[in-house]
Amino acid sequence: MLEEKLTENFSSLLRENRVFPAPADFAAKAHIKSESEYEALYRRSVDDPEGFWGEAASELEWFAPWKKVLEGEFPDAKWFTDGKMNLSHNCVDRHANGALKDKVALLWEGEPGEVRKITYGELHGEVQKFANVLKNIGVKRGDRVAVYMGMCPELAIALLACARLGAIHSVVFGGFAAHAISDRVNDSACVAVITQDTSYRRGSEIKLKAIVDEALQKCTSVQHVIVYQRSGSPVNMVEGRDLWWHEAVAAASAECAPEWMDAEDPLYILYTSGTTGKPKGLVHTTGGYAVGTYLTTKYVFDLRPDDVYWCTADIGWVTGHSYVVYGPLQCGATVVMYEGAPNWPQNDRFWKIVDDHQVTVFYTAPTAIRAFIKWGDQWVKGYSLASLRLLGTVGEPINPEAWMWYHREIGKERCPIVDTYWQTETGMHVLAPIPGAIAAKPGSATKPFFGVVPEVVTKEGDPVPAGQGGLLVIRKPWPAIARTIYGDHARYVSSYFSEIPGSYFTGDGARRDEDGYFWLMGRVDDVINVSGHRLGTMEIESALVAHGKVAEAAVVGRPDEMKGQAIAAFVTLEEGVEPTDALKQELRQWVAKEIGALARPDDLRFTQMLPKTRSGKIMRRLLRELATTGTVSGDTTTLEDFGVLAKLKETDE
Ligand code: 6R9
Repeated sequence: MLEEKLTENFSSLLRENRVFPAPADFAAKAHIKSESEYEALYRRSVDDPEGFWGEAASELEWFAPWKKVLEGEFPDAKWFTDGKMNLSHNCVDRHANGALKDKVALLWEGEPGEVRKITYGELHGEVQKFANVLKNIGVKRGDRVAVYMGMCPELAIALLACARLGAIHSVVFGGFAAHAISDRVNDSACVAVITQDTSYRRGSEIKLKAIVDEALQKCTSVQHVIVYQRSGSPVNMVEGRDLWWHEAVAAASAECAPEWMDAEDPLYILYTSGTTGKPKGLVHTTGGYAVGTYLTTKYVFDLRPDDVYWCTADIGWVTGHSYVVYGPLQCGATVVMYEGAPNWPQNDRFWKIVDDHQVTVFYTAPTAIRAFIKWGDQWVKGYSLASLRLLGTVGEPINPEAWMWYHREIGKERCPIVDTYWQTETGMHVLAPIPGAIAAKPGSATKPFFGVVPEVVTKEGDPVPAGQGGLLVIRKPWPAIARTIYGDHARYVSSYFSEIPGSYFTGDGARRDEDGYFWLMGRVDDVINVSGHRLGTMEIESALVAHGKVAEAAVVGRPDEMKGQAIAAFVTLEEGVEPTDALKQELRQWVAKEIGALARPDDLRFTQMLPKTRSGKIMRRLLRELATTGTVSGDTTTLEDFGVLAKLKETDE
């Protein structure tokens, strides 16, 4: 399986030779100013991880010191043991009690156009009040709280309030369907849900509260639902269970001391797709995650006190957790949040926000960049974008042409671009250029962050020579790695540490070039990446098979110019069911309803049989090839029934 995927990815490997050194004026003002400075600090971080990370941790506030910086090895490494701290204290109080009290912490723009600015001092007040609201309904340290909201300041406040109490938040992306919410709520037995009436997206309203109501019909653990009033649209409030955010906050007291959390206490759960049908609830802890997100934000975005920082990710994904909320707030940055779509009311909305708020650091995804390119340069031309000084990307490999466009049209050939490679599991950037120090190569995530020891290996775990592709592993623990999968530590160990014993296996293929730069080649497992969103093919297959008319389903990713990968589904129907176009649409819609619109298959084909090996495994390679090229060339010697292939090729779209 792994080898098969690697060979496929190889064929699309790009030969890219352009190099863009860090601009001298940028480097002169940067935290880290040269490659040799990076190299020296990197060496130190690897030779003396405890010294390196201990110093980084000392830049934050601890209620009680740690005994040991790092204890143990994969998969049970622990960081800052016995240290006590609170992340909401480090994100908010530390600044509100000091020089940044009146600095804007959150600069929010709603899709309809309203703007709210919340200073660190004000945020301090809001977080304490909302933490008291949670306390008043009985939420306590260690309880799980689900959060299903759109991008508004209250979402960040909700997270920080949970962190303040030591309650474990579990954010469910606002684009997921009711079914996805109930699965996640039940998996970790959440006691409360925080949501809002509706949120705005491309001019229409998403009825978040109504979706929560539907989801909770299948949940018994939830005692309370807190509803933030965003639009004022009518919602159904369940007596005794539901309360309004504004009413509860008005009645709450203004002071709430932060809990002293142990460094290894859980901070949050975030579900992500794996190779089986059930999403994995990755658990991030307090101290190591705090230090890792803090230091990567400081160095990779080279944050300075006067930065206006905008990461366009939704807080429903890990990028929003680490680089909208926890990283930049720990750094005391002004964080821009935007509620809606990039093309509302027009395709220039992002550039208007950059100019209006004088954004200096802009962090987005390759899929967004490809959309901007498609919409045309005219949408960018009217804007100065002169405030920008650093650009970033995340979520999937960026194709060099998209990188060049970003560099030219947005960065005006002046701003370094940081291509940051990391995962829900890693919690923080693991490969990324330090912008004042490392020359960029379009399409490469460049070099490891401090303390991260990546290697490209064969499936036996042996290093491969420079220039050759292999599996990307990380050899040594880093502080922000997720510590477990909620309720299933065995799955955590087998998913990440059994493929290459002793190392963390990323699930990605990569090659390292002669200069030590890493080039990501995509997932080597059954995870696909659609517009930067991770989806398990099994998850979509399970949803399809749950439909009464479907007998069997196989889902694969195929390359797509805009989305990176598109979803192709092959479906066999129950005896006697007619394969009609209407049914095709019904099934696509069914998946959207079961999981969320992002999982709706782009192509869906009916077939009488799926190609299987003699041992009964679906031959996904053949399906991928068929979905991509319309034909099949490779080795089919283990195929059970050659007639299946001929029939598959016959079926039209
Ligand atoms: C942060 C995030 C993780 C997967 C990862 C990889 C892909 C992310 C990338 C990248 C190439 C980059 N990925 N960043 N591939 N270059 N800069 O996206 O987390 O949603 O868990 O996805 O995304 O395949 O394994 P997550």
